[in-house]
Amino acid sequence: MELNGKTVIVMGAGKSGIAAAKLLLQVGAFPVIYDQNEKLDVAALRQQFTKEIAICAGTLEQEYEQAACLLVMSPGIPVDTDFVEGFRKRGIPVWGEIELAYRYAKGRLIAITGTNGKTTTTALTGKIMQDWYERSGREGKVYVAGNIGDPYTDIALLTKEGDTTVLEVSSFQLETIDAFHPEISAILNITPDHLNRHHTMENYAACKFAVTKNQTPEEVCVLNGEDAWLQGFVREGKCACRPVYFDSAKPVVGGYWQEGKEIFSSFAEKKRLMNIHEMKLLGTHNVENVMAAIAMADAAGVPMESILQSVRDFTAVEHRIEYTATVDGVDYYNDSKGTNPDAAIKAVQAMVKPTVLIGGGYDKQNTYDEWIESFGDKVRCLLLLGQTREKIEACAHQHGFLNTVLVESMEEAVSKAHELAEPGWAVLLSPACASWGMFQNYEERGRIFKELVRKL
Ligand code: UMA
Repeated sequence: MELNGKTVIVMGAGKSGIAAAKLLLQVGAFPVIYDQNEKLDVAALRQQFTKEIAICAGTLEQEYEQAACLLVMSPGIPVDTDFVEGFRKRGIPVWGEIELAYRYAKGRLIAITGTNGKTTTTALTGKIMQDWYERSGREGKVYVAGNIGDPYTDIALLTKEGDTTVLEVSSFQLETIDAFHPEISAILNITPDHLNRHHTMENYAACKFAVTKNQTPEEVCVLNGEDAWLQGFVREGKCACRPVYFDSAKPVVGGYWQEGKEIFSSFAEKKRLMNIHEMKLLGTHNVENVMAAIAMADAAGVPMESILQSVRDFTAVEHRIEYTATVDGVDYYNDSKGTNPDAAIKAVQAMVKPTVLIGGGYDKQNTYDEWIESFGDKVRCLLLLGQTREKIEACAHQHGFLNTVLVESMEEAVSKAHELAEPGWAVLLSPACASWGMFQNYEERGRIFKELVRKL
């Protein structure tokens, strides 16, 4: 679609909306930023732009709505609303911010989705690709963008033919794609999350599956062989491209798997790739992330020796079971990115010492039974904060876990954890909930936790 001279409504004035509006200005369109927050600091937003730009806070002016030829959505904004429906009824396309970026981006695209492990896998795949470009003297650049932090629209116009973009994509972003077409994709796993937005698991899974919707039969989608939703996706003939599996429990022909402490692949023949202790990441879920990254890089033509060298060098991403400090003989870990029960279970499983756990936050209407059941003898005390704290406490008590304490703030949580943890124990922030309501985002929550720990 030619956007030069056209009016485009950009919904949301967060990172995505700002980057989308900047791209639109560069291609000669007239973006109108519309944010539903009436208290939006319009003057501060205006300063982000070097050109004059229309901004509507609270309500969108009629004349802009009528003039629009495209609506670009930020990922955090629901699309099943009368406002968005109004555009669709008038035949005006509704694109997500990644769709807009895709239309202008060049080079190879690798897209990674899944409920958990996206960020680690995206960062690792990006590193493998970057290292390979450097080691082989390959011309071009590697970009890492998307849900991981920098919007795709931030870099789309910079990309050139020889470049590779490794993109983390969320279900929110995939809900509004159209032509978006990665050459290689991965769906790491599908477990309950964001059900307040997607309503059912079927809708949520369908958003994830959509990452492959424009891929051709020769192109690869890397899938988790242990995941029931993904098995169903292939079995029911919904995967139009070539599935390549990774599996942490059983051998796969034409894929990658873990057997004991080793990772193997099997294409023409069975090959031992590496011992899992050669990697610096903890936990089975990270072995899965590593296998997914190996599979994608292998499909992209990166030599296996180069891939494995990059895997050996890769260290954990911030806010993912990130070691913070040892205070009075207690190890503190920041897993602020544990924003749903499944991710939080993985963090509990990765702990090797008696643990004081800090959880709770924004209510995404998840259930917490499996998380509480995963505590075993390891979690000694659960400190709860945020909107979900009473709900989680009731669930814990139902499961016979009675050692819960309600706290008002992260400051109180860290100070209470310090008081309760004995030398040789661990303190883990892994909330099983989003941060919204108390913090801007999970990064801010993690940073505040780390600052408080360092002050102890
Ligand atoms: N807003 C409205 N109406 C609404 C909701 C929000 O107008 O109904 C406005 C807000 O007032 C605010 C703006 O929209 O000004 C925020 O937009 P946004 O929520 O889409 O946030 P961005 O800053 O654009 O960040 C988004 C992703 N956020 C979400 O999906 C919620 C970031 O993922 C992502 O890094 C960034 O784009 C760049 O691609 C964060 C996230 O929490 C990390 N993702 C979820 C997750 O990982 O679980 C999906």
